Amino acid sequence: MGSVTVRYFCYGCLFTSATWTVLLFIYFNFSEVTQPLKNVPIKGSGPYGPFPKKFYPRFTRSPGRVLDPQFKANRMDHLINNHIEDTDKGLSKSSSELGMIFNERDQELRDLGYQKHAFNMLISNRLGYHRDVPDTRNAKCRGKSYPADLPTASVVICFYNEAFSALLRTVHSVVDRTPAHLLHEIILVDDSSDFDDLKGELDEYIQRYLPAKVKVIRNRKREGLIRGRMIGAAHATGEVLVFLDSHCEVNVMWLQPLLAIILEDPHTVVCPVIDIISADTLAYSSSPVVRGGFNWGLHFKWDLVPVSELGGADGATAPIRSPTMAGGLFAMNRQYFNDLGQYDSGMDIWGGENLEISFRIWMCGGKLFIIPCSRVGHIFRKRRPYGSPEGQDTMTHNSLRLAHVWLDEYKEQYFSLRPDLKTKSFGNISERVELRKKLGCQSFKWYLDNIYPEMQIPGPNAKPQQPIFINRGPKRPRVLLRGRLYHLQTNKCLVAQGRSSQKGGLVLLKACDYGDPTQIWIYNEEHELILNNLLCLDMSETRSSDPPRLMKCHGSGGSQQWTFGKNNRLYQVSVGQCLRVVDLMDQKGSVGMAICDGSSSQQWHLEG
Ligand SMILES: *[C@@H]1O[C@H](CO)[C@@H](O)[C@H](O)[C@H]1NC(C)=O
Ligand SMILES: [Mn+2]
Repeated sequence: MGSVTVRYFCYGCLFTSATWTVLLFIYFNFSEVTQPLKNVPIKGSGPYGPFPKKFYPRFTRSPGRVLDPQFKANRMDHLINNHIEDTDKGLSKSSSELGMIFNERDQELRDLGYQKHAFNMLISNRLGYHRDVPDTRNAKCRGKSYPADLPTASVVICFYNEAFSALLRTVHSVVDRTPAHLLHEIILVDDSSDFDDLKGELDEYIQRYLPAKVKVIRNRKREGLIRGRMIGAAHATGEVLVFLDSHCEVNVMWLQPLLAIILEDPHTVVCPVIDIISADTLAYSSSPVVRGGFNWGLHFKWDLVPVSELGGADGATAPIRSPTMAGGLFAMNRQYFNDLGQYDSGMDIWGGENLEISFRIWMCGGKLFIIPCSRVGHIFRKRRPYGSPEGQDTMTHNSLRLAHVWLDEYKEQYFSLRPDLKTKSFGNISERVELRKKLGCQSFKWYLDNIYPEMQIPGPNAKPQQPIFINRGPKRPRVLLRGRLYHLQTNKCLVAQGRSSQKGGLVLLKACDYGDPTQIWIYNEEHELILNNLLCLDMSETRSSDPPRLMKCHGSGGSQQWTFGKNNRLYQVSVGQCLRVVDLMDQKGSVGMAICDGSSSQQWHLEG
C-alpha cells in the first residue's frame, strides 16, 4: 500500500516537472521571438490578413536587426504558406512572392504606393528597414585595403514625399554598413514634404532608434533637390560630403573606396556604381560598370566604357573617368564643394544640375570618377512621382542656364534641337559666369576634346565616329519549362485570342489543339512566360484590373515576371495577384488577375 503511494507521489513529481519544463521551454522560445517584435505599428496600419500580428515584419520599428534576414525570409515563406519553386539564383527566392496581395488593404497600399512613389510600397513596407543585399562587387575588390586615416563623411539625403520605409531603409543601410568612425553624420533634408508620417513620426523614430548623428533639417518651403542639397551641405561639418537619394541601399564597404580616392586628391569627385533595385519587386541586382555621358538635348545618358578607359594597373577595380555623373549619388570634399561654387542656386527643383556640376568639375581643374568597388543600390522609379510646385518645366529652365554659362558656342547644338528656347528667359546668370571666370575654367571645346571625345558633333566638321565599346552579347535566359499551359480543372489551354504574334493581344482559355505549335509556352529563368517563342505575358504595372496581354519581352522583370507557386498558382510579381479564369461556366474563357485564394479557378500547370 505504502509503495503504491510512493509510486504515485513519484509519478506526480515527474508529471509536474515535465509540465514545467514544457511551459518554460515555450515561454523562453516565444519571448525570444516576440521580444524584438513588440513594435509600434505605423500610422494607418490595422489588422492584416492571415498573419498573426506579432510576426508581421511590415511594421517593425525597433532598432537593430529585428530579425536575422534568413529567419525573416523563412518566416515570411512559412506565413504565406508557400514554397516557391524557384530554381534560380537564390536571390529572388525569398522575395518573389513578397508582394502578394491578401486583402483589400494590401491592394490599396500597393496601388497607392505606385501612385505616390512609382514603386511597390507594399513590398518596401514588408521588407522592413534592414536587409542584407548581395555583394555585387568584382571579386578583386574584396582583397583591397584602404588607408586607416580616411576623412570623415557627412551623408546628405534630401527627401520630398518619400515612402517612410524606403527612407528609413536608406538611413539604416548607411548606419549598418559604414564604420562608425568614418560616419560623421547623416543629414536628412525634408524639402517641405506633405506626408504626415515624415514629420513627427520620423522625428520620434530617429530619436528612439537611430544614433544622435542622424539629424533632420526641415525646409519651410519647397526648395527642390538642388537648393536642398546646398542647405544640407551648409549644415554639414564632416570633411567629405556624400549625397544620396532617399531610396537607396548602400552595399558592403561602399564608403571606404570613395574616401580613399578623395584622400589622395581632394579635387576628385567620385560616384559609386549604381546598382538596380527593381521598382516592382525591390530585388537588388548588380549593374554593369558604365559611365556618364549626355546628348545635345542636355539629357544625361549612360555609355559603355570605351576600351581605352578600361583596365590600367588595377584592372576591373580601377576608377573610371566619367564625363558626367547621374547626379543623385556622389562624394566630394566639402571644402572643394564650396570652392567650386556648390550648385547654381538659380536652378529649380530638379534637372540639369548633374551636367552643370560635371562640366564645372572637369573644366575647372577637377576630376570625376566612377569607383567600381563602391556600390549603392537605387530604386529606379518608372517616373518622377511629383512635379514642381507651379508645374514649371524646371529641367528646361535649368538646362538653359547651364547652356548659357558653360557651353560656349556649343549651345547652338542645344538650340538646334530646341529652337523654341532661343528667346526664352533663364534668369540672372551673372554670378555663375563670374564664377567661371574666377575659377579660370577651360572652354567647352577643351572638355569635348579631352574628356568626352566620343561625343558626336553634327555639322561640316563632324568627327568620325568612334564606336569602340565593349560588346556584351545578349545572354539568352535558360528555359526551365516548355509546353502547354493547362488550367487544371477544365484541362483547357491558355492561348492567344487572336494571332500569337499580335502585340497587345489578349489570352484566353480554349480547348487544347495538340497540332497547334502556337499554343506552346516557354517559362525561363527570368520568370517570363513566352508564347510561341515570340511575345511575353505581360501585366499592366499600375492597373491590376486590366487583363494580361502579350507584349514584346523587355527582359527587366516586373510586369513580365511570373511565379509558379503553391497550389499550382501562377503569381504575377508586380501586380501581387494570381492568374485566374474569370468565370468557369463561361464559354468565352476570359482570364484576369485576382487576389490569390487557391481556388480551382487559379490552378495552372505548364507541361510539355
Ligand atoms: C544680376 O545679379 C548681379 C548680382 O548677382 C547684379 O549685380 C546684377 O545687377 C543683376 N543683373 C540684372 C540684370 O538684374
Ligand atoms: Mn532617385
